[in-house]
Amino acid sequence: MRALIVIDVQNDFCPGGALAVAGGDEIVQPINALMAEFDAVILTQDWHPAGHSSFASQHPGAAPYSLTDMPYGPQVLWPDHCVQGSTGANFHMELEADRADLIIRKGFRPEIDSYSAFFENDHETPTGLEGYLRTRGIAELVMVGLATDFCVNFSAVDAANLGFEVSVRQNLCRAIDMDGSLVAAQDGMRQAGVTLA
Ligand code: VGL
Ligand code: ZN
Repeated sequence: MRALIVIDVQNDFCPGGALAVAGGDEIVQPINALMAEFDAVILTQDWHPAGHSSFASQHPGAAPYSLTDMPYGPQVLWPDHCVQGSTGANFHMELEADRADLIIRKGFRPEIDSYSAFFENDHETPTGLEGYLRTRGIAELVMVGLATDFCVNFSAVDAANLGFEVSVRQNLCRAIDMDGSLVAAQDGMRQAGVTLA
């Protein structure tokens, strides 16, 4: 069984959004077109409470896109984004979200960020997605979405480490690409055994 995992195709990651990824909206229609080829379609949704600890606004004097140390490790501080219930947190209007079997939300704990669809940024708190996939007999994952170098990357590496067969369709992803983060992510994904298609 094979699942399409669509990572964070939300308004805030598209042009005009709070954490816009260049070309983020270009991937929506081709992702819709791909959905029919899979046994399961799963969407992830970045879903932060207002005042989330990953927001630069919660760290006096810190600039957006700067790094800080959290108890669980280094953390990029982001502009406020994907606040629960906001328009920015909604899926892109043209994404066929009704076709999803499962929508998995992440980043809802105020004190910890979650890039990956499998584990929060402490790399140990599970989201439950692994259990869902295994109990449905899904072993093969194709990942697309936003952003290549953050949430797609962390999700793909975790999935590969958990033993899933993972490929990332890079033409259906777009990157934030700060300070070489895209190349680093590509190297890390390859090393973890992810197929970069
Ligand atoms: C993401 C930064 C913060 C992502 C989510 O979806 O890649 N990036 N939250
Ligand atoms: Zn986020």
